[in-house]
Amino acid sequence: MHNAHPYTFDIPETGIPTSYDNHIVRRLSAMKGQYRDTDAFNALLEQDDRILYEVYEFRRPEVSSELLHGVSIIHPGRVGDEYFMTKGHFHAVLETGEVYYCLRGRGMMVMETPEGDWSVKEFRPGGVLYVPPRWAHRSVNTSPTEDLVLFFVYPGHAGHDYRTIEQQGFRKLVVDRDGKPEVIDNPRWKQAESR
Ligand code: PAN
Ligand code: ZN
Repeated sequence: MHNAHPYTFDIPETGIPTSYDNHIVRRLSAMKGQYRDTDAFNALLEQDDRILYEVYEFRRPEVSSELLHGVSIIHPGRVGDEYFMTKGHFHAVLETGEVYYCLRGRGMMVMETPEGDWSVKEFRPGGVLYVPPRWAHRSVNTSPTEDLVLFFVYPGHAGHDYRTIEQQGFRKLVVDRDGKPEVIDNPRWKQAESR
């Protein structure tokens, strides 16, 4: 953990910051139930429990005066026609937002609110995305070959609610259609029983 002194770091081409406190690795097996093509999911898992994405974090106290920040790297690949993507979550404290800055790659952010609004925005290098309070968010890598590298910042007390998305999924999916990303309705979306 860093002390309260200012610090700097760089994010080189690889996306791996020159310093960090925590490295999280998310594999295919962590995404059970999230991809709609379960045959493709199981076939891929049988071959290899691939790393879909990694997060490099700076550990800060989880209080509202702090800004948690780090880099997520989503690797290229697909499960059936759906791209590699993050689990996605609501913040446990719903009224907290997040800023994303895309350093490298191509992708989409899939978002929705408990009230039923949804939005899908594109990531390209140099692009900034603001995720307002209340919006669940999932990053999707739509490049067939390149990592998607994202820098993020959010309030220290936000916390993560993964369960709601695990239960209901996102309203929208991003799928590959003839080499191009397309946004479609999630046929299996259903309101989670309780939030
Ligand atoms: C990001 C995400 C990161 C990984 O730091 O946590 O991109 O995605 P999942 O947490 O959905 O696995 C963030 O949104 N933090 O709040
Ligand atoms: Zn978040």
